[in-house]
Amino acid sequence: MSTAGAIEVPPERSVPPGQHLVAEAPVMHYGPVPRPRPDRWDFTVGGLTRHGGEQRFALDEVLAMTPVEVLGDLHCSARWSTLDERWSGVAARALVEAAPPADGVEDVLVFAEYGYSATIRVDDLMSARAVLATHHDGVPLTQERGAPLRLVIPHLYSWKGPKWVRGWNYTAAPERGFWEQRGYHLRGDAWREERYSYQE
Ligand SMILES: Nc1nc2c(c(=O)[nH]1)N[C@H]1C(S)=C(S)[C@@H](COP(=O)(O)O)O[C@H]1N2
Ligand SMILES: [Mo]
Repeated sequence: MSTAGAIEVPPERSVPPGQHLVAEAPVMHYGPVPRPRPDRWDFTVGGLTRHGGEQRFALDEVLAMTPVEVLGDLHCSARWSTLDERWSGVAARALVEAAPPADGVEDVLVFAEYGYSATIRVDDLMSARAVLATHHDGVPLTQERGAPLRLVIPHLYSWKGPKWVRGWNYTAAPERGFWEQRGYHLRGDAWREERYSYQE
């Protein structure tokens, strides 16, 4: 795996501070690519839910929710960025509305296959541009890019976009996910360069 060479940023577009533009996102994740298991797949929302219990959704139930398409960047904490990737799928906000948090809950820990997780704010999930993507550039996500479902929140660093996402837990306070436990920022807004935990 290699990172494509840095290319010029078009004058009308910019990348966040400390990032450089690459032509194509390298495939990047920790650990192996999970095997597709559509029969066992579900999406679980738990923790401090408004209803007090866990809610589970089958893939077809998730896919029946509000469709969205966004042009969204990837900003890796390893400092490469890509601009205007086309993601389509379901609005993350639709899942929050289907399985809302208890009053006053502001944080979630989003989790994926093999224990990967990321700390996210409910506000960021509610963003009009937060998508649970099934497609990239009009074609179904490949397995290595996160099929069947991948979270993309373009203004956050892309470690906060779990591939193979399986659900989230609402938490009373921010709970550190995979990279947040390893020195990275709880909020992770790329445009504010919230990269490392010492900046919190
Ligand atoms: N499940 C899972 N999702 C993940 C990761 C991971 O290790 N596991 N890595 C993240 C990181 S650090 C980046 S930069 C992007 C890379 O996405 P890409 O492989 O489509 O370029 O996936 C994110 N989603
Ligand atoms: Mo990354």
